[in-house]
Amino acid sequence: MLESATIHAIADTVDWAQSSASTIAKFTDAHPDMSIDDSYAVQDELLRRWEAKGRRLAGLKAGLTSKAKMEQMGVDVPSFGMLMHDTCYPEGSQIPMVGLIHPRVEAEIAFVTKTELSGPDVSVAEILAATDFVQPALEIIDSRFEKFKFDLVSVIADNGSSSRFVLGGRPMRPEALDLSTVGIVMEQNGASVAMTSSAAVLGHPARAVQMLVAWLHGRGRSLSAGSIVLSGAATEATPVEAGDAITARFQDMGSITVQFV
Ligand code: OOG
Ligand code: MG
Repeated sequence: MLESATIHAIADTVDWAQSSASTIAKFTDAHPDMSIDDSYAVQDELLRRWEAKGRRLAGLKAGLTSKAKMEQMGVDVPSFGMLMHDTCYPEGSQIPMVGLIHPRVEAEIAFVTKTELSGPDVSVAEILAATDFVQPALEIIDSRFEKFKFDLVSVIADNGSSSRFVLGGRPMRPEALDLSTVGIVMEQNGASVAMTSSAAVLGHPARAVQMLVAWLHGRGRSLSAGSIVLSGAATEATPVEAGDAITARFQDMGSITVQFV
């Protein structure tokens, strides 16, 4: 493990890069021995600071849970990160480009839990039973690393590129649809840019929640009731610019539109 002073210094850098929309070099350039555990220790330190400033945790994100995303980013292990309440935008809103570096948009299925989930191997059935509703989501990721290039250790320390997220469409009870085959189409200014099925996320997006709960368990934690969980993008992320309108249509679950300004 890195020294705690180094973890704090890396948290300083992430916090500064995120709040000033500045790019930084990968942390592994300066710290070749940095581990995934170190990166999650950076996330813990970030959360401690953000909560001390009155920011609130809304939930957690799983990322790099589909082959398309793993290949796009050149990594082969999922990442977990924090979703802060003040980064949630309403559906239909205009999202300012100010404060963002080189944002990309992902269509994801969100789970909102009603009971706590814990343990090393909760089943998909237990996850669905603990789910209050599932809902279409857009995640706006914005890596703080130059040219959106990173390794797993660095991206986790950057809170999994989290920057904004949007929930919309129709919240649905999970048993009201087959979550393993939800068709998803993403459009940029009316043109289709991504088309996929929810199956692209580990065969069933609840498996991303399952991995998240197992990972939390390994850290002596659980997923608390009322958490929002983003299960990860089923397609490659789409780069956006000011003026772009993005619509994601989810089979039987409605659609979400946002505009970047
Ligand atoms: C890391 C975050 C990936 C997803 O849904 O796969 C992610 C990145 O690609 O910058 O959020
Ligand atoms: Mg994502």
